[in-house]
Amino acid sequence: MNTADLFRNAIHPERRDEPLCDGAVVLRGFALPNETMLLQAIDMVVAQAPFRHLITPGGFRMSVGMSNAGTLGWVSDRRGYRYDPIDPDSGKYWPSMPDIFLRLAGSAAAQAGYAGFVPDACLINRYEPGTRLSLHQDRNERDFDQPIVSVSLGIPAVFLFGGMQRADPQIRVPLGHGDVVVWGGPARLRYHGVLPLKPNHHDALGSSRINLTFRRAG
Ligand code: MD6
Ligand code: FE
Repeated sequence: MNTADLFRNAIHPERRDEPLCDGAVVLRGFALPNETMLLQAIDMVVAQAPFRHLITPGGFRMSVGMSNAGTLGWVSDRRGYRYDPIDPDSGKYWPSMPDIFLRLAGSAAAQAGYAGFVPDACLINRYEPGTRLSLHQDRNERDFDQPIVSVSLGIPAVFLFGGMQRADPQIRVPLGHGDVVVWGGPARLRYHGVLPLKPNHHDALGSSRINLTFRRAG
């Protein structure tokens, strides 16, 4: 452990780095020092681009509510999954990436060993009790050398983390308010998902969980 980590762990004992596999790590509590600014920034974005339930290419309504910030936003409809600079609901550009988002994503990536990460897309997912995200790979991005930074806020969820094949065994990773997962390198294309959320309460976010996933999409 380096000196910076020693100080960080001494000042924030709730913050720990927990490797998941080669290329992926959970940074427990990493987002907690920025909690208030993050929640304010999320409110600003969703005031301009409200959460909506996208339709999968197969015609199903996703149970996760979604919005985006940045020059590209992840969208799904009957034509497929893609990144688009325009919010299809408003016909306008997605809200720009709040500064606190950029700084948090960059510092989490650096902490995980991916220096120089500058995301151009932040997908904002809102989960309510019963909401789930089925097993998938993130493969709509141009450059798989770029990691993904995922920030969990609000009520806890169980993250399913599998292998390179859909049928590979999965581990279950509980994620709570302020936890950040960074994955890239050899872990970048692993299958993953989120189990249906159990009813719960969080003081800042009530009955919901919000997940921010930062990517270099373009
Ligand atoms: C979620 N996250 O935690 C959904 N994808 O709500 C993802 O799908 C995800 O957390 C790629 C990398 C990290 C993630
Ligand atoms: Fe994903």
